[in-house]
Amino acid sequence: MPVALTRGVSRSIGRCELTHLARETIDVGLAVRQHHAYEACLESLGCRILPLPPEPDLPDAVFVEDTAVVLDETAVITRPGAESRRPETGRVAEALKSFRPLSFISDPGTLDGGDVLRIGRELFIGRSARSNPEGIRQMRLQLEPFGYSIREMPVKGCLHLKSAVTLVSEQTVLINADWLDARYFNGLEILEADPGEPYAANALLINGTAVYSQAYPATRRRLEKQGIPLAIVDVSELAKAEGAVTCCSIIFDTNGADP
Ligand code: CIR
Repeated sequence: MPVALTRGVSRSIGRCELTHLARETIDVGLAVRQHHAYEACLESLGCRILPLPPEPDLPDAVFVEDTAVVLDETAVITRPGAESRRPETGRVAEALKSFRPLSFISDPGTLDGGDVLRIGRELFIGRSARSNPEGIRQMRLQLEPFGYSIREMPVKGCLHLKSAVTLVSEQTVLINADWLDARYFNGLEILEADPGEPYAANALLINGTAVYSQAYPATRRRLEKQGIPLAIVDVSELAKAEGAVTCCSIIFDTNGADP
């Protein structure tokens, strides 16, 4: 059974890091309710939720995806590109060490999990404002021995690789081709987000269903036309913090371990 590691919304989320969006007031109560509904959605798709308590003084801690990349063989604890986010990794490492041997990205490397998209044994890693060439070099060193091939690509105009591309079925990627060259994904089916919805390329695929934000109706129609099963969630408050559906969980198989 897959586990979804999550962490509650911090009451200080209003002081989150922002790169591309102007700061707007976040309704923390609503953000908490939306986050609970997101967890319930993941549960309905077959995940067991492993919730970490909120970190009141770490505004972005709800976005656990950036703190670790969990593969069958190891969990890589990242070194987030934003300095304010580096203290987020400790509790996540603590939680993951019962499931996987840990590896670490170390100084001067930086890497955010939001920049890593796994498709089978291929890891597509975005070189972004958060993930630097040294961080990606360390990923290569640690993961190529397990048989992963690493494909590095520049990310422009958005925060993370997974703001620009995610998987919506085993063989289909949803992409904003203004932010990322679709040719990196030759060989897969490519579905473009509606040009009027630049943030619409983020979906979270679980057991054949894509968890998807209700904020992008035009792209949603494209997904439905392709016959992609969807589970729609409202993450409006988390989106004000530049968060999307992949960011709020780390999903992995327990491989039989059940601590
Ligand atoms: C940040 O700037 O780090 C947060 N406010 C948003 C992080 C979103 N994470 C993700 O897309 N993986």
